[in-house]
Amino acid sequence: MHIKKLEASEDLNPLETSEWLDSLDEVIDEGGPDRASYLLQRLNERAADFGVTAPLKLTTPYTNTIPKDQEIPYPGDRKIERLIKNYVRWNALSMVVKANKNDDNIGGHISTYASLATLMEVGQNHFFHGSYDGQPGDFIYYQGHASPGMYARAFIEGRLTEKHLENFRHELRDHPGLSSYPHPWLMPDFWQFPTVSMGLGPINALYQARFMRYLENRGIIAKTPRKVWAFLGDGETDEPESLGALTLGSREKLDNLIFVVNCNLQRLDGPVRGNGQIISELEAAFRGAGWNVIKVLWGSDWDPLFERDTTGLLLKRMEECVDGEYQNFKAKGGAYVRQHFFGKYPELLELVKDYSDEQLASLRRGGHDPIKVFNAYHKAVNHVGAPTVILAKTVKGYGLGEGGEGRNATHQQKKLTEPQIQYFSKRFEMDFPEEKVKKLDFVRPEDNSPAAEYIKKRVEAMGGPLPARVVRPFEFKTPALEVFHDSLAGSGTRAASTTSAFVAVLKALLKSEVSKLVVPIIPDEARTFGMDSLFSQIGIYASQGQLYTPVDKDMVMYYKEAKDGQILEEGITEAGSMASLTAAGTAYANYGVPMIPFFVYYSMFGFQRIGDLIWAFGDSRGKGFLVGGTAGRTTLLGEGLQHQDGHSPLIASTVPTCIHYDPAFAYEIAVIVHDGLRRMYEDREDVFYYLTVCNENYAHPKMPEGINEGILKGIYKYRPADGGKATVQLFGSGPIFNEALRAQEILATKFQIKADVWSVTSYNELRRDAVDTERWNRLNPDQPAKTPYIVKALEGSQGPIVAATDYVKTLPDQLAPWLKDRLVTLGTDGFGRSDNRQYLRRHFENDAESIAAAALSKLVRDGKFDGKKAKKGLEELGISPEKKNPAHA
Ligand SMILES: Cc1ncc(C[n+]2csc(CCOP(=O)(O)OP(=O)(O)O)c2C)c(N)n1
Ligand SMILES: [Mg+2]
Repeated sequence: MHIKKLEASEDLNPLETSEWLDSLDEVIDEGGPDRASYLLQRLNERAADFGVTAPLKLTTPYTNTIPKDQEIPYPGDRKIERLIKNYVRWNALSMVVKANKNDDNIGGHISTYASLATLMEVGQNHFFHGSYDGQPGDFIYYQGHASPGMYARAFIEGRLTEKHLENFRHELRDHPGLSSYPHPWLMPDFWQFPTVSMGLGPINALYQARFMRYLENRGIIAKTPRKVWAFLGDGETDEPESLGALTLGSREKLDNLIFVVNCNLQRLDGPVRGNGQIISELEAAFRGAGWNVIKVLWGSDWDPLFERDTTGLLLKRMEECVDGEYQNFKAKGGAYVRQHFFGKYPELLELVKDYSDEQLASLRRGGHDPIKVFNAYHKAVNHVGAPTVILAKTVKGYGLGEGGEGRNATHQQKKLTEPQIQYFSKRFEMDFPEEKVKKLDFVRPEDNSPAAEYIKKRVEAMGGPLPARVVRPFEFKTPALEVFHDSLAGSGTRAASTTSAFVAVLKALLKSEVSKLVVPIIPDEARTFGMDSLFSQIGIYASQGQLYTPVDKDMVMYYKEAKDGQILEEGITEAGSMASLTAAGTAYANYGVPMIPFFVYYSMFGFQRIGDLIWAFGDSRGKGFLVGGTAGRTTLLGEGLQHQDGHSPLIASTVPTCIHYDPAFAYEIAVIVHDGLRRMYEDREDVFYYLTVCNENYAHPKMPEGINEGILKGIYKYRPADGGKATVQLFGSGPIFNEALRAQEILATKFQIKADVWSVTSYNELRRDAVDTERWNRLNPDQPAKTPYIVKALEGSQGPIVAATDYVKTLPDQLAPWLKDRLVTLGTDGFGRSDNRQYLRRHFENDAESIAAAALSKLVRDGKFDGKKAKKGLEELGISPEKKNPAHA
């Protein structure tokens, strides 16, 4: 069937045009579409030889990509599938309405799943594999706020009970219910991927598909036909994460990836592109990015109209309507469609003169037609060489009738009136008594009924149900701590940074028995962190291998790309790198291989820039290491305000499964990484690590005896006061630890004050321990109180505590409740500056002199030192009371 297009008014020679078009028709008829495509390409080249530029057009006519005559028949039992789908629709709706009856404003969404049901059901019945021959199956990123539909389907499959559905959004009752949205953290046997923060599903799906290839190309998993499907809303595509990484898909030829955009033309507030066409906009974006685009716009009942339209007017009318109008056509009924859509041209009115208003109203959009959807999916899974996007035109609030369908407020509709419920139940042919409808009873096919048997068979044929999160068994043995012997032995007099100390730990791991599992991920910053030697050692992953001789081939550390390369060099994308980390850090569950990702990046561009992806990683039960390189607001010199990170540990503290350490020495890093591997992979704790490492060079001592526990808990005494009991305690971390050591000397030599120096490796962990202990004490008033680790560690220590950090003061201040008025914090509140470390630390008041001065002042306030002497001391140390507060500077 040829879609007719009208002659353009600017056509100077319509006869000639029609001859050319006829020739093309002939070529297609005789040689097929591929031959036609080849000829068009040759014509383009020939035109270019003569300086003729063919206009670049990234959109195709506003109609289905797959013509009717290329469709294959639907393989399922349409009638039974419709029945099942209607039941799912009903349960999804009643779940939300009921929840809001019981709990006013508990929330939930009806209209999104209403638009998605066919797209989901065709997938569940025919495309989404729970497994392939015992191997993990397809990965589906479900549209987050359509979750009631997924729950309703699982109920029909017998995987969830009525009680679960009743407890939608009731997670904390006697019988736990269902989480609002997909959260592996909350429903670890059900949801695989958190998707409801718009944009994160698509970018995570993209990198998941690439990571799948990575694992295959490295020979870590077997190749299977499995696909990654991402379902997203058309409004969701406004998020930069949704479309920002599309070219990765085509560059990497990810034909294992399918996006399905549920184009119901609406978002939360109103139309996505009222004045335009979101589908055409997306078509151009995806096509421009090299994707295979399949538009599913019109249902089968439009096909006869297209066939009978001899003028091309129907397509013209479709192309000229903007989405705001399309919304009206669904919201306002058949008479409106006749008048405002067909009525624009008398020929079109004529075309539908035998159609009733009801028939016009029910002309379906492609995304609601199983045949069209099936064909699109079928074509997508068989497409080779590029990812596919399916742009499915749907109706938001489909079936909700007047007041729901296509209305602007439909997104948030969660309470329905009785007539609305009645309408819905009739619309979807619910075959149960009115009483049940009134009570919003959940329904499923009777046991052993044809529908029940059908579902069973389909699920079986698909290798099991989805969504489902199955943590496959894996083996893991933590390498011995000895693997890191160089780090434990110290650097002697050689100066090194904690960044390079971390790289040494990573290299040691790459020589250990778990070497193959390590996945270094770097967003174009390897040289900054001294990791470039890894390029030639383990290779950079490149799906096509290395097609050129690298410019530095004659050097030892050359830029080696390889098909089985181990490093993921992501280019300048922290979001993409985080998505890779997410794929790698959940591979233990998704693929049954305990990959150990290390994502090393500029710490400033981590938690604050991609914090939501990190949050979702926690939700995903992700494991692995985030390594914030060149951290510390005064340690990273020269770079200034946008680069100097003084707060990422604080943000890290807000992620429940994130364990942060701020190590000062190489041996601390070794102990922390070693313990992290044990906890995450051997003991199966669903946590991940964040290390801040810095670029200041200094000597790293040999690991002292007996501090292992302290390093991991968060604090240990490193250098007690020389001879006699200390009257001041100094806390330091990271490179600022050296300032604390220097302050210890200043206090001793200039003021004869003895101080102990402690390395605080993690304020966050110390606080968590203290808060946990305190809670236990609160809940067990009849038991002897337990003591937080920080209090135990400091037992017997005396005097003020000066805690100096390269991060904001709030970080150490977290411990104040347990330190009884002893704590003075020196941190780096305020915007950074570009200068050297000496000036930066003086500016932010966390250098040795400021630490010593703070100790003197606090001793005065405690009545242990003379005020005048202290004032003179401050002067000697070069500390002026007139100095501007860096927090506001
Ligand atoms: C990052 C983010 N911002 C805002 C929201 C709130 N929100 C939830 S759904 C929604 C509208 C979604 O529209 P669309 O993607 O078109 O999905 P539809 O419901 O129309 O299928 C919004 C704004 C969110 N979940 N995540
Ligand atoms: Mg939408």
